[in-house]
This record gives sequence, C-alpha cells and structure tokens, in this order.
Amino acid sequence: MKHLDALLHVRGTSLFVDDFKLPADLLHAAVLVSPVSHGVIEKLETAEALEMPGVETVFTAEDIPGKNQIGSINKDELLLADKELLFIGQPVAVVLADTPEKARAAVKMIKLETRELPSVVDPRQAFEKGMLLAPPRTFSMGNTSESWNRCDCIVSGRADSGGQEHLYLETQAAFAVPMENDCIRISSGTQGPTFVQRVAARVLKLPMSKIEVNVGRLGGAFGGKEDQATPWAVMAALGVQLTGKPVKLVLNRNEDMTWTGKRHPYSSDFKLGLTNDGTMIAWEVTYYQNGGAASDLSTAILERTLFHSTNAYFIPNVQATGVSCRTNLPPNTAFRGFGAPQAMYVLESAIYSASLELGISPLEIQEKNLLKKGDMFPFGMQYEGNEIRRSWRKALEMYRSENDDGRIKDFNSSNVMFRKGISFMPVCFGISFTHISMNQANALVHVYTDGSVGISTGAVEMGQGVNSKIAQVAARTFGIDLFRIKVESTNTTRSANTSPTAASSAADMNGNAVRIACSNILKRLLIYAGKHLGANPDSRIDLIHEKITINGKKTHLEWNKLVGLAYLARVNLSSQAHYATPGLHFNKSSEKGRPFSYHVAGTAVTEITLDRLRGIFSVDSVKIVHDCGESINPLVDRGQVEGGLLQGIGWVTLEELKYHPETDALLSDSLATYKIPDIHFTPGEVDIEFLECHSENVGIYNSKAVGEPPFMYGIGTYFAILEAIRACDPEIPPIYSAPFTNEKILLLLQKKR
Ligand code: LUZ
Ligand code: MOS
Repeated sequence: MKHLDALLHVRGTSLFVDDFKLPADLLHAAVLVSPVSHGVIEKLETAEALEMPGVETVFTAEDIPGKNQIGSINKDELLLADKELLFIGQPVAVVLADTPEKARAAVKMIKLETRELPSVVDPRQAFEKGMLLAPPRTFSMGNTSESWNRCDCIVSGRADSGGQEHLYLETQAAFAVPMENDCIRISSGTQGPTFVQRVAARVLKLPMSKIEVNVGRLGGAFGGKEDQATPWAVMAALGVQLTGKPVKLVLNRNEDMTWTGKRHPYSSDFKLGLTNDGTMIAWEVTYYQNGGAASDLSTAILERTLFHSTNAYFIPNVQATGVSCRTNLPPNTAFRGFGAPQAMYVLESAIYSASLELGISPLEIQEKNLLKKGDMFPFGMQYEGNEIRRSWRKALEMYRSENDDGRIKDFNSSNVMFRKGISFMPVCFGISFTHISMNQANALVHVYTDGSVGISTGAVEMGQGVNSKIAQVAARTFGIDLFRIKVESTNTTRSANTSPTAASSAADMNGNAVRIACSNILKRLLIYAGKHLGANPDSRIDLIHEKITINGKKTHLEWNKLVGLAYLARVNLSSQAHYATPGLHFNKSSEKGRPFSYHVAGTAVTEITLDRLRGIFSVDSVKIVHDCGESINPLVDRGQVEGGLLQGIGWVTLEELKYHPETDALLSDSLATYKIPDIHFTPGEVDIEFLECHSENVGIYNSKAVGEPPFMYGIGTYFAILEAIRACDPEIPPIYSAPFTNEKILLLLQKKR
C-alpha cells in the first residue's frame, strides 16, 4: 500500500495552513523579536507602527488577558517578553495588518531600545555560573569507582555534538478564526494540538472548551513542532481575541531558522574502562546539554540521553550524569531521537578511542559488548529481545557477502588520492514517552450508513504516513476495503487530551485505540448479523473481506448492506476508545523502572570514500538491518528508515550552526549557509533489510515504531570518516566533534604531528 497522501502531494492538491482559502477581513501577523541575546527592554514604543498603512493593531505583553506563560514542563517561558530579553528571536510584539508585507514593514517602525547584558552561549560556561534549567540527574548501576583497577585500558576524553535545524519544508504556521460566543478555532501546524489548546486557553483566559485546534497535516516537523508551534498559534488566537477578526501567522524561512530552537548541542566528558580483549567494564559520562534560554522539553530530552547512555551495549558499571544548562540561545527542543543520538555519539567516540588504545578494531569491541536478552540497562529494565545481535550478525553477513576483508585494504594501499573507511553502528532505542502519563491515545470511529468510515485520533500526519497506518488498522480490524476509510483531521473536539505525535509512538498508540474502537462496532454488527441471518446462537460469525461468514461459510450479507440494516435496527455505529500503553513504571528517586514498552534495534554498515587532498567524501553505501516487527506498511517504514538515516548523516557531517562570536547572531540562517543532505549527497547505495521478528504484544498488530531509531544509523558515517583518515595516516589523532565538516576533515588531514 502506498502513502495515502501520495497522489495529493504529487498533484500539489494537499492543503497546508498556508493554502487555506482566506476570509476577506483576514489580518496577517508579523512579529518583532529581540535583536540581542541578553538585555533589558529600556523603551518599547508602538505608536509609529500603528500609523503605518494597513495596520490594525500592535500588541505586547501588556495586552495579554491571561497568563503570559507558554512553558510546558517548567513554567519558565513568556509568550511575549516584558522586561528581560533572553535570546535573539524572542518575541516582543505582534503587528496585525491587512497584508504580510505591511505587517512586516510596520514591525520595523516599532521602537525597541535595549540595554545589553553579558550573554552565555556555551553550556559548560553556563554550568560554571550555575545557570541550570533543572538539578543534574545521575543514572547508575554497579560501581564505577571500584571498577577502574580491574580495567586493562582506560580512555577518557571529551566529545561534542552540534545542534541541528529541523528544516521542515513547511515553516511554523497558524491561522485562527473567531467563532460565536468568544470561541476561537485555530488551524495550527503542530504535533501537539492539545498543548496548543491548553496554552491558548491559559494565555487568553478562556476555558479549554472554547478553543478548538484543528490540524490537517504538517509539511514535516521532526520534533520542531512538538512544543514550538505553540507560540505562533497562541499569538494568532490572541490577535483574534483582540480584534474579532481572523488572523494568520506564517514565519518565513529566515525567521523560522533564526527564532526557533533546534536539536540540543551537547558537550560531554567520558571515561571508559575495558579489559584487553575489549570487554567494557565501566562507563562514566557527564553530558552538558545546551538548553537555550528556557526549559521547553530540555529536561525530558536529557532524561532520554541518560536512558540511552549505553545504547546497544551491556556495561556492568555505569555512572551517567546529565546537566541541562541555560544559555542565551533560542530554547532548544525536540528533534528526532530526542537526546538519544547525542548519547550514542559519545559512547561511539569512547569506543573508537579505546580501539586505538587497545590496537583492536572498533568493530571487535562493539560486537563483544552487544546486549543479550536479559542484560540489565542502567535504569533497571532488562533487554527483552535478541534483535541487536541478530541484526548485527545479519548486517555483517550482508556486508561480507559482497566484500572480503582485503578489498578496502587493497584499495587504500593502491590508491593515491582516495581512502575508504567503514563503520558499524548498532542502535537500540526505547519506545514510549519517558513521561509515563503521556502514553495514552484515543480514537473516535464513525461508520456511516453507506458503509464508509470516518476516523479521528490524536495522531498528526506530518508526512510520516501515520494516517496510512491508521487506515490500514481500521480496514484490517473491520475486515473491509481500505478505500472506505477516511482519516479525518486531528481535532481537539474529536480527540481530547491527546499526547503530541512524538516519541515514534503515534501509530502504536493511536492505532491501538482505533483497533479497540473498530472492534467495539464490529462486535455489535456481528451480533446483529447473526440475528438477522437467523444463525444458531453458538455459531461463529465473522466479517471477512467485506462478507459475513457463519462458521467460516460465506453468506450473501455484505458490509454496506449490513451497515444500512443495522442502522435501521438502531445499532450504534460509532465508538470512542482509549488506549494506555500497559506495563510502564518509573521511579524518579531511584531512577529505576520500566520506562519503555519495548526496544527497537538494528545495525548499519557504512562505507565512505575520502578525498585526502580536498577533505571531501562521499558515502558509498549504507547497509541496514532494521527491526520493524511485523511491518504493517513496509513502503512507509522504508521511507522512514531512509529519511532518518539521511537526516542523521547530515547531523554528523554537513549541518553546522555558526554564530557570530560577539553578537551571538545565527550566521548559518539560510539554505545558502546551512547545508543539509541533498540528492547528490545521498549514499550511492542504501540497502535496507527488515529483520524477521514475530514477537507478541508490542506495537499495533505486532509492528514496531519506526520514526526515530533510524536517525542514529547516521552516526556511523562519522566513524567511517575517522577510519578513512586513519588510513591516510595512522598518526593523525582523531577528533570527536560533530559535525565532521569538510573544513574540519581538511584541517585534520593537514595536521602536523
Ligand atoms: N517527546 C516527549 C518525545 O515529550 N517525550 C519523549 O519521551 C519523547 N521521546 C522521543 C521523541 N519525542
Ligand atoms: Mo519527537 S523528537 O517530537 O518524537
């Protein structure tokens, strides 16, 4: 089955917020933001802006009727700055005018005078100054300090990874419309409609019931719209409340890139102890997370970093500490992997470092320490699968079937200009929101009298194909054709109190809610069918391929006929259902529990070719063995693996955020200066094999979550480059500083010993 939206997208007929038909009295919003990374507002005058042609109004913090507070985990972020300015891009005032151009022109006429204060943009510096978003947390197992003397080899060092711009195709966008009796309907490009609803109600001082949030689809999100779609939607709603007119707010690319938060940069200290044969004994790590100027989701992201500090490996003695540091950058936020990629990168750096020290290949260390069924994670959960080792073996076989050990050696010893490097990257990612209460979803299913079906859930379609999977679940549960199913928009009046579409779990959780709702209706229909056909009360009635069967024997009664008759007999053709992921618990004082319903695992083998003169490289091939469980949509899942891989490779190689050393202004603020993987950069070959895996009771219909885990296969590219550099000259000391840009590679290649 293809992606449900495929035809709409290629024809250009799918609708995004910016495509909606506009009402005649629409106002366009433009935002004045802080020009300084730290300072105070000395003067804020809007009179001149108000005089500009086409301007309806200008509003600031003073005009907020409710609470000027948009924080989610911690209540530490204002919608509009009132005194202190904490980052470049922090919203200060909003202009409403009859065109976006006039609104932006009027923004320039607002007088904002500031007094600058010293800023901090480095997490370690913030830590020294005690600027933290929350107290540090430590996960531990065994006893590291007693283990060092049992190690033959101890490596320590520092690893840094950079931030990452989400670069969703559709920038942040919202469109709010006044309804009767002070109600407001918001169309928002958000992953979390309930969060937009809750914050809008808080800021506008309205009950949540008066705010309706509707989400058709997003043009990509990647975590960047889990929390950070909210302020723009709330500003649009506030504009509606203040003017009584519809308001649209769409950021342009430059605004979006400079104002919104990104993946968290991390700077980490590590210490890894091993025996001579490469067995890992002890692991100590401290992560300094660059949280930006407000909490946003930083503490939850840091928590996931701690959960994945040992990735796919078993290490008996672990002490992992994480610190969320407050800096004067836009608040950093969720991004595919949610802190796990940062953790895995540090451990791979340590393993690479140990491999040089021990004189064995990283591959040997990795393989020796892969998790086995029953091994304990530092947070008290056992690894319950065997997919890590299976995927590793299979990836190794795939690679070996085409390559013998000598090929790369031969190439490297015979070629003047180029060197090849390979790496293995095992990944083990926990599925479930780490905040236990978020692991719930609901669905509302209507069967109409002509047999067509409408489905609402909390899942947001952002291109990832969740609606396709939801439709498949409904068709499969009922036993009817897919064309009958319509997946409706995500709307807070049909799906209330929803978790954001995040944590790779939307198809799992919303799919399960759909399964329950559909079975409720199906049960009623089968009882009715039995009676209608005069079947013996203990006979087995089913609906198979749209036909009612009695004890496996087809009858003449078909789905659409059945539905019509059931309606006349006053059978309820609708159902609402709720699903809560079972078996999850976690104790934050002991930092132990069972935070994940299962793990997703896989292995990637990456081969690259490095041009030793120019410092440029190409990714020749990536071979991936990935566990999707029993995939319900292999085409969609393959797309997720490919997309995640590319985004991960981009993070560790091309994508570099550069800031002005004095003003802290983002310099890489456009696609001319911020490079993401394009079709030319794409690996010559991406070979994806799904691991055969039939375990019960995991995701929906035994499939597994797929959104985030493949991102981390991209990390392998970093270490394949290091291997190629070592093949140029084994004396060049490796660096652990992602992204590994061509510039960094070139400087390293020329490094004098
Ligand atoms: N979002 C969230 C996430 O709020 N909690 C999580 O645990 C999570 N994990 C991955 C991605 N987004
Ligand atoms: Mo997320 S990083 O919004 O799953």
